[in-house]
Amino acid sequence: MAKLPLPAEENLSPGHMGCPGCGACIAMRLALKALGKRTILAIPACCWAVMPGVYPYNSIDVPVLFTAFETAAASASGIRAALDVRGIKDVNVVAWAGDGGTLDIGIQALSGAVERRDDIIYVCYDNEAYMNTGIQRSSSTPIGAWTTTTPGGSTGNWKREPKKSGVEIMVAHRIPYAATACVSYPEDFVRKLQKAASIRGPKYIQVLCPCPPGWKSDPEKTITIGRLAVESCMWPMYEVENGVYTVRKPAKRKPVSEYLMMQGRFRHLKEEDIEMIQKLVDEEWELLLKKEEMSQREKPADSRGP
Ligand SMILES: Cc1ncc(C[n+]2csc(CCOP(=O)(O)OP(=O)(O)O)c2C)c(N)n1
Ligand code: SF4
Repeated sequence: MAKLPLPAEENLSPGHMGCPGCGACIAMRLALKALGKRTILAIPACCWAVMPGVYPYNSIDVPVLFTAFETAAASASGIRAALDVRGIKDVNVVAWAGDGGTLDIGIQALSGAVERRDDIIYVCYDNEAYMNTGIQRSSSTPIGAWTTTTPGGSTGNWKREPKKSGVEIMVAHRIPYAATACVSYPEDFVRKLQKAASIRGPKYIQVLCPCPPGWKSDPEKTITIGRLAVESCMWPMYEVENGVYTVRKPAKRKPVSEYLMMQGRFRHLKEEDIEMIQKLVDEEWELLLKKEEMSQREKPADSRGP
């Protein structure tokens, strides 16, 4: 089998506490390959606060500041400021948080750090719910999903609201670099992280991480499900550099039903519900392509301002 052209360096040891098939574990392994040892992580309350293990048996081989739920970005800003005072420039400062800690409870700190142009990389590993506390809905949970707070079933009480878009919120902040990624595309994720590390100022990457217990999916199918998310455009893969969009187009688009039906969290959906989700995904996809076309046409020299 051909080897992937990925950095050989490993900074995540075996023996972490993640579930079998955890997409968030793959994301961390790839991120630490991409960014290397000169990296400091700020991790708030989330699955990744538990996964490294109990001191002194830590599976992450770079310094980590474990911090309060709402403060990942503010903590990363503080680390960057401390490094600046000491004249240390060659360290990647990374806030690493779940979707709940990013798009709900941590969004104020994130917005502040980006508005201040702090030189940090913010990675939201998106497993689409509050998994660590037992699968509660977040604003990043997709429409149609079962969670313990959107229990669905015969009441039809599944998540009714569409997923909040972290990247679009960051683009509205005129961030120099924002992107989506997915653990099923490791080279793409590594490339985006390395690009983020080469840019000064705030950078935001939201990486889709299938979660077998939360998605009620087969741990062996984590990579397949991630691929289907991208191929069905449920999870569009794109990057935005100084306001200019670049979208990865699937060679052949798959219907969202293929993606949805591989996961127990969507199994209650009726045909008309799936049709509604397909329509929504189609509309969002068209809008994204329009944004790409318009931004490529206009290409501002530098939208970051003075
Ligand atoms: C202020 C505050 N509220 C609630 C909690 C409890 N809590 C710890 S982890 C967590 C869920 C985190 O969800 P997410 O950020 O999506 O990460 P995941 O667990 O999915 O990895 C919650 C609610 C907390 N630690 N602090
Ligand atoms: S609950 Fe989900 S995100 Fe958390 S460790 Fe398990 S698989 Fe990973």
